Amino acid sequence: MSQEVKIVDAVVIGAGFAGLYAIKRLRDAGFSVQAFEAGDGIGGTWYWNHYPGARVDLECWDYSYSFSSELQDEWEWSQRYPSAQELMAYLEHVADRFKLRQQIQFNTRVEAAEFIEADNLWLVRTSDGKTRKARFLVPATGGLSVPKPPEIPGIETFRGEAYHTGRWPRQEPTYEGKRIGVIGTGSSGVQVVHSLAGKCKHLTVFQRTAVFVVPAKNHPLTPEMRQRARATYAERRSLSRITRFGIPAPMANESALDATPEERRAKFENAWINSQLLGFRQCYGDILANDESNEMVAEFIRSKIREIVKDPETSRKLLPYGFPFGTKRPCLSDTYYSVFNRDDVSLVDLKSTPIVRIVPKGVETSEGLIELDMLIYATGYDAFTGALSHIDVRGVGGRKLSDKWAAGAKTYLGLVAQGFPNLFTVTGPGSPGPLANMAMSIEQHVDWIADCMTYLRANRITRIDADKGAEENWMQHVQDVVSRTLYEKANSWYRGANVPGKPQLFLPYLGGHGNYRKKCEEVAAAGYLGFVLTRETTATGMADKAASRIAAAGLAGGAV
Ligand code: N01
Repeated sequence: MSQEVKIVDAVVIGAGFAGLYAIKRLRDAGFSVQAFEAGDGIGGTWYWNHYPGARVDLECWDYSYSFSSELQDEWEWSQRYPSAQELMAYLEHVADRFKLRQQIQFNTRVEAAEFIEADNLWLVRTSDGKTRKARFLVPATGGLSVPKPPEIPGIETFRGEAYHTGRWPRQEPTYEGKRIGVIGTGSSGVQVVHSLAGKCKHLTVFQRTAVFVVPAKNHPLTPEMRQRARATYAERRSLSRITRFGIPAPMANESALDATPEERRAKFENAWINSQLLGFRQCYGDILANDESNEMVAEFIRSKIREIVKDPETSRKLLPYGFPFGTKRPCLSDTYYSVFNRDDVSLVDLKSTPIVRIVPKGVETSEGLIELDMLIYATGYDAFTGALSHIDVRGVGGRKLSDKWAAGAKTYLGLVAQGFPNLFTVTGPGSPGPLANMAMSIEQHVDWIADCMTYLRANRITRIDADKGAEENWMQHVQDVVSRTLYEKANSWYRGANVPGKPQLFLPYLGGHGNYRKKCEEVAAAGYLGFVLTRETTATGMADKAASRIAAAGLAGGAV
């Protein structure tokens, strides 16, 4: 006899920043929630990225939940930029404080999800062999959760220890006395390099593209600093909700070209000294839009690299060229460049000395074998679409989501992919996501989703899908906005350029967090404009449904 499958209102996938808040917010709105997490603990990104030096690059006051002033007041951040370990402790505290663990089944991966059109339900299959039904599917799987392999021949032959930064082992490896190689110099690689330099016998950094690294100016927080931050939290959060990057720092309007060389130098020096991730981008309004203005920042940072790195050859190799500053995420580190002055750190520039293959004893380059005891792959992620493409998601007519996205991901507002009703992508492709403060992006999306589900329930609407025209217009708008910037000049993960064979389409929305939030609010206030809502009319209790096109086809995303 077949077992009755329990129906929940929402299945949430993931127990990181997004998953935890989704559980809380949906439960508070009266929905039943079942969450699944592949790991054996809370934390998402911070659970998997436990590598040496893993640390957020936004200040703790911004990269944290804003939904509870009690939580804000009681949590004692220890550093300006918290480590992965501290962020894990914070998220565990959140899970306990708001009693979220009871909704989460750990060590369970969602393997497949199929939309049952007749019932407007998702049938969700998990790695424990079970199946659940859900009215809504809320993947909170993160934009950077599927590690990208390095695509280098011979990886499997290496006899030493090998780790990807995005899947760091729970049991911390030992580093003392070891010859360690790091492949990749993005945010993860830079943090590993500055953390392991001096802690191992020798560190070899394999660099394919030199990056812009600006000082972090990380420091411990005193009780007075925490007190000051708490006193201004409300103001800080309100301002963040309307700014471009979701942090309390509005963009400048003036052009770098209108300033004198002395004025520019003073501004850039100030950004270098009082740095934070967005410091340079905020100096002038056209840093990310005008080649000449951008090059002024780029050259300033190159001048700092020349000053810091003593060996001229190493210094030259570390100078970033070939893409505008800011169009690949700049990295934060107080010591990255100076570690190359150490005798026990060496740099291999893969442009002039490519890797031929990985061999049992280490890495064979065009100039010979580098023997290693440990290899660390800091080679990034299959961003935005990787996590959902790894789940067999099938929507209307059995269509696979990975097929719909085969030529580039499409959604309406980064929230719903047409043909996949009742599935909300938290910070999905087409939303600002990582181009704004992720914590704020997540809260904004989850609040919108919970309000939407509440509206649907109140109006007996059983299905929400994106209108095809609205989706197309929105994705066109995403492309139009990026075309007015310099971002497309970089081979970045923002446009899938880091994954061989992936369609290249710029996926995050660059219109700014504040504008985007306003747009989402307007869409909701207008009765979910650009969405197709279907109301159930089951007077007889039979499958008697009438499609009520509350939002007509063709209603576009429109420019913001
Ligand atoms: O990944 P990346 P990441 N051979 O894709 C190189 C967030 N994050 O994990 O540039 C040799 O940026 C690749 O070279 P190239 C943050 O948003 C935040 O570092 O493609 N090299 C590049 O150098 C960030 O942007 C924090 O030529 C290969 C590197 O590997 C995002 O996550 C910390 C290679 C990958 O850099 C991703 O950062 C960590 C190959 N076959 C991450 N394949 C903070 O908050 C790739 N590379 C501080």
